[in-house]
Amino acid sequence: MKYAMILKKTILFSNILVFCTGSVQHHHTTCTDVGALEGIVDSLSELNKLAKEKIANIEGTICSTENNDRKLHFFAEEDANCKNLPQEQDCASFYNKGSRLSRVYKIWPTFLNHPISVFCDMDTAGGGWTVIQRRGDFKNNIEVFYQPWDLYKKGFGNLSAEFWLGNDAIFALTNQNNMLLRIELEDFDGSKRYAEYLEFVVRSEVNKYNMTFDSYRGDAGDGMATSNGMPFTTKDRDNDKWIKNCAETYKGAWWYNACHDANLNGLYLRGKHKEHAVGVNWKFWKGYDYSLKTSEMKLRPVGFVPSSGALK
Ligand SMILES: [Ca+2]
Repeated sequence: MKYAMILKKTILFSNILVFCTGSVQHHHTTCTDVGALEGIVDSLSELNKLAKEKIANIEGTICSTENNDRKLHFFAEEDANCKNLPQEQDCASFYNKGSRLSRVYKIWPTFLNHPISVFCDMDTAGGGWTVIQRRGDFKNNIEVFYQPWDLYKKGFGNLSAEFWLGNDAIFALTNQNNMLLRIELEDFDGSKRYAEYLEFVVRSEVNKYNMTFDSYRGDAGDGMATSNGMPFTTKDRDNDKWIKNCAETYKGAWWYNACHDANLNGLYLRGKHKEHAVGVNWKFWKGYDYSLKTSEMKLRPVGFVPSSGALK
């Protein structure tokens, strides 16, 4: 069964590798020579991960055998590393199998060699969302998101409160399916806005988590336009177009250009603030001197169709 999953993933890779050779064009890649080469490098690095995944699968099989032995011997405890491995690759998969509760689930994205825990939003705009970022009034240090590259790579925080899921996980989620990014914002008066981005893709670490999207819709204004096509920048990794480091100056981590129209990983400054553009800002709604109360970023396959069923 696990091997069938690997076979499925290998076929997916074959499809990626032919993306520019004929009339088939991989939907995440522009058919330029540079794009094609980068895509192949990405694919090769991920093939390496697939090999690791196969090992993880074999380990999983060993684990389940061990668990069966334990059950036979009436052991009550289950090894945390040997729990049933998830088949679902995102929250939409859980939704499609009937899960309707918004909570933490364990998923296994196609391009990761291990399962991860994620918060699934099964309520907003049809549900099926895998949440990749949340800011809110959780009484944390105002600098809790002013973190270095490695932490943004792995992710940090508490899935039931404030967190960044991690750039490796975001890369995996946005490359296994054609994804829609939804950003939800709220100010301290309870007003809400949203922005949605079609075909949102984040490349691998080799490509500095370069981000692209196809189009914007929503009522918050297009705060991501200047980030389209930009790599990720943190206080210790300057990949932006400014002479200084945008992350360092604006106290966040983002797909900065020179520098930003949105700073959702900025300082948690609770509304109006004096220092220019260092808060949880969204320029086209509340401007550069207002730090929002909440921000959520979530992903769902573009082709997802919400069901009207009321399963739990
Ligand atoms: Ca710079």
